[in-house]
Amino acid sequence: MGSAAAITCDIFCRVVDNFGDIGVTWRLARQLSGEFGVQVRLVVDDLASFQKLAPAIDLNAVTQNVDGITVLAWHQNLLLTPAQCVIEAFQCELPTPYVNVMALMTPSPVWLNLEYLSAESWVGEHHLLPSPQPQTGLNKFFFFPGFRADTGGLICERTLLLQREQFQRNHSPGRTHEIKILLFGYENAALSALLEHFSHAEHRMTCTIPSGALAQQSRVLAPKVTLNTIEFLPQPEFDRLLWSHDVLFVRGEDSFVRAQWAAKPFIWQIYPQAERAHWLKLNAFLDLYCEGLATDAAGAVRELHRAWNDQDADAIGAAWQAFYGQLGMLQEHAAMWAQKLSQMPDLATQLMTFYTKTAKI
Ligand code: TRH
Repeated sequence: MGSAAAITCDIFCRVVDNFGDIGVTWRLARQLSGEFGVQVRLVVDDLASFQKLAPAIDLNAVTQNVDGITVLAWHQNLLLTPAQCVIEAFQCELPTPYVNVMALMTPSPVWLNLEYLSAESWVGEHHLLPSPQPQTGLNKFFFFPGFRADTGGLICERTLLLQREQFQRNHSPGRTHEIKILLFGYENAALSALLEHFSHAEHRMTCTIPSGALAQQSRVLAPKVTLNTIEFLPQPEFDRLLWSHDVLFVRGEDSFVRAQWAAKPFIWQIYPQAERAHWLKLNAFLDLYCEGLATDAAGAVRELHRAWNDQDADAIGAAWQAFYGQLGMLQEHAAMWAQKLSQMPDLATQLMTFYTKTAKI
């Protein structure tokens, strides 16, 4: 794609906490730039969190170029001429002066609100609906990622699955009696019971725990289990970490999606919301994911998710045992699930298609 005709796109991201907000927007920025030739500016309010995923980030730079993307620190006096495509991540609220300029432009930029991922069925009904903005007369469109055909899909780079297959061919485990588990999660009161249970397993258990609250918690525990606490990796290396483990404990949004592309059995620790609202979201996903799974295997997936998310130390051992007993079937299912998801157009492709259609109107 020639740079003369390159579409321009601004992505705005406020880091609420942890790494999901910046994780998703950085991934999308890199894909739009690398695969679609879009000229991307990423405006972020927390460069320190960003730097964990992208070590090249300079904490003191107001403007910098990283991997072909212009990264701007989001400060009060930010003055920008809006791009043709404007992505507001997770309702982060664009600066008023910026929106005022958008309203004066002809044609108006295409303004999308990138929503959080959910498997709930109402998502399809809201995906791409316009939300008229009374102050400016502009339309803001809801863009909902999702797992169903009527949603915006999932972020998946063009060569991701090919890279995974190659990696897995070159790193085939051979005959081994070791189970490798990746534990990426929030603090969890069931962790010590889970590790204690691992220490009685018939196979050698190796757990990799990325630095953070869960790693802190694990220091005290775990006799007989090999525990490796590792430093946070740059985001492009995260997939290989997933691919080199047998069972993946993941969390939030982005690592949850990457575990699915890794085609490995996984346990999702969902980001907790007030009044247990997240359980609806978790169950909606499990309903979809467990379709076609044998009753025992589906029961094991559901119970381990329940026990881990409920931090139920009394139930976690038995829940793990039941899950572990179904590992072969769950591995096959994970591969089928990834294959099924890959039939859907990916999020960036859908976003660009919508942009092109809407920009012409
Ligand atoms: O960090 P998360 O829990 O993020 C979020 C935020 O809390 C957000 O506010 C919330 O709304 C959202 O979850 C649902 O989990 P997530 O989404 O998996 O993001 C982690 C990112 O960090 C992901 O892009 C992968 C990346 N990562 C690395 O790049 N290197 C690493 O070593 C690890 C462990 C993760």
